[in-house]
Amino acid sequence: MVVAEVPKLASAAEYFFKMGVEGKRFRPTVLLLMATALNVRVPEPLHDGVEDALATELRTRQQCIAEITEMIHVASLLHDDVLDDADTRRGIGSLNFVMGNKVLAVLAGDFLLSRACVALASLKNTEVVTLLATVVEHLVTGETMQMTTSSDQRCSMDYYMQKTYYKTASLISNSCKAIALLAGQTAEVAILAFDYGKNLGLAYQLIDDVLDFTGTSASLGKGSLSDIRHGIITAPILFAMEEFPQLRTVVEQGFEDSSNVDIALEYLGKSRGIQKTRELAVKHANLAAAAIDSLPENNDEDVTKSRRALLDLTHRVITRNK
Ligand code: GRG
Repeated sequence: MVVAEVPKLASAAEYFFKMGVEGKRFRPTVLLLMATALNVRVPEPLHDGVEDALATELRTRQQCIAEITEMIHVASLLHDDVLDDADTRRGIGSLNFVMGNKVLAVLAGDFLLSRACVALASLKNTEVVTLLATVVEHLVTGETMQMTTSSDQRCSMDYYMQKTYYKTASLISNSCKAIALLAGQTAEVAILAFDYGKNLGLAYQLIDDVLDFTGTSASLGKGSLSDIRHGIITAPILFAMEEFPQLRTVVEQGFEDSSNVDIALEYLGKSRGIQKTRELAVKHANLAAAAIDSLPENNDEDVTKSRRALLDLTHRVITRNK
């Protein structure tokens, strides 16, 4: 799906799908587990060849959603690295860096997005098309919200959570819903799938924001500090600001001067900012788990295993240290 006609575009579009640099593949993993978790198996006597063929076709269509989701994700990473002028991604050079050409990196992202659109159209389900088109709108909205904040918005937890939903949680929540819709599930189940993805995505990003300060260690300042150095204010600083309102003056001055980064870290260290962010992540992880627990009962072995794996992921997102 990502192979292009023109060699330069082909190598650019394939760049992050090569062995070793394909990332965690967190989103497709969640989506394929969700597909099995929502399986409705027909009882044995009715279970003939026709049912098997239908199940296989459904699985192929759901797998297509997982592929489309990862392509949209990688396209957004390519564009993000251009906007941030990033040199590295997934432990190697970013595409804009290795190509020495930002326009080509943007075009590679556009190419992935257009191939994702073609795949989406092939599913012939307009509701699913609407969900994923909305995701792209959300990614662009979230990115724009991040780069065009007023001082009040930068210091607002509501603004931060909205932006986090758009930039990180919308993709996984709407894709989870698409998996449920393709399975012909009820509106109630589709909402539970959406709620799982939304809360897992929010928990994931809150922990990402903690790790940006702590890195793999538990101590402050050991992370890459990339957000704060780029002037991006995340939950730990927002919580610290509630305890130390004087931190707002530092935030308003900006972080071009690295001594302001040090001052902010000092306040953060004295505050419960990291702890409160972790607690908020736990709250969302628990909401994600509650959505799985509310699914209609099903004793099928594969369904049970997949639901357990989805529950396990809610623990992993909050305990991960990288
Ligand atoms: C072209 C669709 C499109 C959008 C353009 C630039 C932009 C608008 C949106 C940026 C969205 C963005 C980069 C959000 C951050 C999402 C995020 C949490 C990325 C990191 O995901 P991981 O940790 O990465 O799953 P890996 O490398 O494992 O895939």
